[in-house]
Parts: sequence; structure tokens; C-alpha cells
Amino acid sequence: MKILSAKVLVTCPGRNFITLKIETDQGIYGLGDGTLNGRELAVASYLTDHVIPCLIGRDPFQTEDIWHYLYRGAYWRRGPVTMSAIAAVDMALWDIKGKALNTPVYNLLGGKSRHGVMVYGHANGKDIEQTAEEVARYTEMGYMAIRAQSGIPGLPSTYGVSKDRLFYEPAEKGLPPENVWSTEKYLNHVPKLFEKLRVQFGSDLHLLHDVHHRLTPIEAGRLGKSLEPYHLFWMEDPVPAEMQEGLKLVRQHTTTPIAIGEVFNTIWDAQQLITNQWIDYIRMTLVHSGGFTHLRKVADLAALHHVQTGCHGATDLSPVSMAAALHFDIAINNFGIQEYMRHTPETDAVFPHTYKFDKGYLLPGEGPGLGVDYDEKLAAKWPYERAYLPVNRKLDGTMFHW
Ligand code: KDG
Ligand code: MG
Repeated sequence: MKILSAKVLVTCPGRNFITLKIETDQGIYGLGDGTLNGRELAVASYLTDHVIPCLIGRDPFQTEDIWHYLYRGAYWRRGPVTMSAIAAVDMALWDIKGKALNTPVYNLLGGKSRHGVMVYGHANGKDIEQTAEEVARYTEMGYMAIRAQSGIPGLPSTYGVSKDRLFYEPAEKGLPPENVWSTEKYLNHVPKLFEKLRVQFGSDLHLLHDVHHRLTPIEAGRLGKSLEPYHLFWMEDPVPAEMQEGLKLVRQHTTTPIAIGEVFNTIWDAQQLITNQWIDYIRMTLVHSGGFTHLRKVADLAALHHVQTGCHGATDLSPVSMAAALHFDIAINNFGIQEYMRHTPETDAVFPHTYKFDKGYLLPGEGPGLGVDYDEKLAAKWPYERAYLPVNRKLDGTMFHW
């Protein structure tokens, strides 16, 4: 089998998605996600101008060699644009392999290790009361794990608090909106949220919280300690991720489990975190970390060091990514949990898929490949629209982490 052609598909059914479609000489095609929120067209150009010409004529079954050709073979390595482009190719090739062999991709990764993939949903509200109502709604839908975020008194907007009830979309059309931040107000507020949730929902529900890289290690230690009575499933991204040693200090101060890595791109971003056991869950995901071929190596390193996976699964990862994540999650032994933010009906219509939510689990479907398709005609109705994630400033105007 040979790769005959490949093209990048750009669509915006409510938000922008970049999809790579690779076609073979045997009429089988594969799909890969290359969406990078707020920098979508950089990946599209990287693929069209620099990667696709190098793929033509290659054997799509040679996923390992093609991966290294694109990573090791190129002088400039790593980074979110490069690794999202490589991921798109890798995902599409595994989709082709599955279709050619008439089997779901999970069977090529070791087969099913569990009957379903436990997912967590996002409950968020303008205040504690509203967040609690949302948590209740998610429990009624069958979720066993829920991430809770709430607006902070005295701040006009907060990360993770959406305008819509089911579809949280942090990117906004036009130029980047600006948020305002106060670490002190945040640290004082969050424990009150989880105190209320534990009183109302008891001990069995898995509760998660995303700090979004906004604290220093010692502040994160304080937050983790103050949340210990409410035994969170995890505290996510407590500090900015560039400096891995920062997590050592957080670890020394709290037993609240730590998850990090949705912005990581290669195993090198997580190497010290994993080998020193400074974290409990690695959040790296297929689309921003080089696809199956690379994430498998990350998961295997993690397995040696008591670290489980908790793949990123926000709405800016397309249904192709979500399907790919489910095949990965159901196959590996050290799976922890999968994030699941529902896509809008418009997005689901562009990407018809076989995965399904059932009583707190997602099931990838039994069809060949990844089990996702792409409606090119429908997608063409929604051309690219410039959109950005917000930026964030402290109360005094200082530029801060988003
Ligand atoms: O593109 C950024 C989003 O994916 C991010 O804000 C979502 O933090 C996030 C999460 O945990 O899903
Ligand atoms: Mg996050």
C-alpha cells in the first residue's frame, strides 16, 4: 500500500479544526487531528507546505519509521506546531492500518484492557451554588468524575467558567479577550467550593480541579494542603510547566494528587516529572504530542513510575482526537481517566463518529480504524474564523499566565 495524496481540511463549525486526510492507492483513507487552539493555520501550513510532499509514495504501515523521519529527520524538533503536525500524520496512518486490517485501532495497540473509558465532565458556575447545581446535573447524566470550577468573588471572569451550560469554549472570535486574576482571592475561595461539594455529594464522587498553571510551587502546596480534607482525584496544572523541578516542591507539601501536561509536546517535557514520581497523572494527549507512536512511549515510561494517564480532551481537540484517545485509553494498562468535553451538534455533524457515552464511560465503537468520518461538503459551509484564547492580567495590570 502507498500514500497517494494528502490534504488539510480547515473548518469552523463553531470553533476551528484542522484535519489531515491521507489517501492511499487502495482507496482507503485515514484522518488525523492537527488542531492547535489559536494557532491553527500554523499547523495547516506546516503540513501542507513541509510535510505532505514528503509523505507521497510511502508505505502507510510504516508508522514508526515515518514518525522518526518527521521528528528525528527534521533538524528542528519539538514544539506544539511540529508535534501537532506529526500527530495528525500518525493518527491518520493508524486509522488507515485499522481500516486495511478491518479492526479497531485499539486491537493494534494491545486490545481492550477494560470495558469502557471513565471520563470526567466539566461543571462550572458563576458561584459555588451554581457550580454545585452543575455537579448535580452531571451526576444525573451518569458521570462518576466531575471537574469543578467556580467564579471567584471580586473577579469579573474566571478560567473554566463558561457562558454555555454544556459546551465550554474558551476561545473567542476576534482578538484575544483579557481576563483579570488575583491569586489571593482564588486561594481563599477554592477550598470553600470543595467543602460544599463534599457535604452535598458525599465521598464517592471523583472531584477534580484545574489550576491552569497559575500558582507558584509554594502557593500550589498551600492549595493542595487546604484541599486534602476533600480528597480530590487530582489538582491539575498547579504551576507553569516549563520548570519540571517546580513540581518537586509542590509534591513535598501535599498529598493531593497532581496531574499535569496538557501543553506538553514530547516525552522530554515530562521526563523528570515521571522518573522522580513528582506527579500522579500525565495529561499529554495524542494531538499535541506526536500521536500514538509517541504517546505510547510516554505511557510506558509513566507505567514504570506509578504514573497513570489522564489525556486532555477539551473541545479544541476534534472528534478525531477524542476517538483516537479512546482507542489509546482502552488499550493501555496504566490508564487513569479521560477528559470529555462534549462537542456541539454542528461539530458532531461534520465529524460523524461511533464513540458513545454510557453511564460515565465512553466506548470507542467496534468499527475498523478510529471510527470517525469527515463530511467535507458540510465542513465547507464553515470557513476558518480567527479566534484566540484569552490572555490574563493581575489586578494591577501585570501580564500573567493564562
Ligand atoms: O486550548 C486550551 C484548552 O484546551 C484548555 O483551556 C482546556 O485547560 C483545559 C482543560 O483542562 O481542558
Ligand atoms: Mg487544563
